[in-house]
Amino acid sequence: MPTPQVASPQVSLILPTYNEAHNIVPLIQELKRHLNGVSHEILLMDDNSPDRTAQVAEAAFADDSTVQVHIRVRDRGLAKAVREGVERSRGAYVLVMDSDFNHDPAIVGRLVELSQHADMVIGSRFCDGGGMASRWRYHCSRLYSNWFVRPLLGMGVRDNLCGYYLIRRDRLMRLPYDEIFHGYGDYFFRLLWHARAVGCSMIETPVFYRQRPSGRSKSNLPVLLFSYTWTVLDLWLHAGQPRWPAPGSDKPDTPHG
Ligand SMILES: Nc1nc2c(ncn2[C@@H]2O[C@H](COP(=O)(O)OP(=O)(O)O)[C@@H](O)[C@H]2O)c(=O)[nH]1
Ligand SMILES: [Mg+2]
Repeated sequence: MPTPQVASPQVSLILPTYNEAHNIVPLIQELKRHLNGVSHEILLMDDNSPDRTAQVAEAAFADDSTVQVHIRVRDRGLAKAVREGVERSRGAYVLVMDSDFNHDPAIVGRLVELSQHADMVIGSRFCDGGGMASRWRYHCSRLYSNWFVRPLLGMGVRDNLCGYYLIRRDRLMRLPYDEIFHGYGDYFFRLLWHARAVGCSMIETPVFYRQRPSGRSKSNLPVLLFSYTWTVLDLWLHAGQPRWPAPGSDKPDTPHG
């Protein structure tokens, strides 16, 4: 029997995907186990993946109206996929995470519970109990987040690079989407910056990044380092009035065209 769609769910879970055909079905199944008792909708925002991620998910969850699959062919890219998910969502809380098991699905219940204590709950590798399977990436990210981003932007958040978070939708709706949602993971710096500017309270909770079981990362680390640094300097220089798009941001945001 089809799972009925609730009128207005408590949580809208947004999963951006690009070539995650082998991860997406087990991930959604695991998320549903951990969201047991929490009314939810899952919005899969796929940028027309050549490996047919969207079609695989559509077939697997055809009978479950809580899972929506959206195929995006225009204006592609990670941040813009998240934005479209936000705009389509109806839940009181929006939860965003990667779709490749890097972000541990086992903590979604904790993110929802902690929403009672802050407007935004951020999964953090750098709290006690957090971590990352890739040791070198853990140390590079930790240094970058805590010795560059955090002091320059005056952020209290320790994991500024995470992108695994829950936020109250009424707070999110007050933010300038056009300024925030472009580029790749650097959109998260802008989100934190603008969320703080409107007085959003934030807490971090530990998360351990697992290795992705299948597929490969789309991140080009030298390119990301450059564009992330540009974004941070731009925010710092213009005190919340970012004026210059990162070089290349007039092109499609996705690294895969
Ligand atoms: N919709 C969409 N999702 C993307 C795009 N690029 C990456 N993703 C998704 O964003 C998440 C993070 O990407 P990933 O390649 O794992 O980056 P990494 O975790 O930094 O290595 C994964 O769920 C990807 O499927 C994109 O261009 N469009
Ligand atoms: Mg990943």
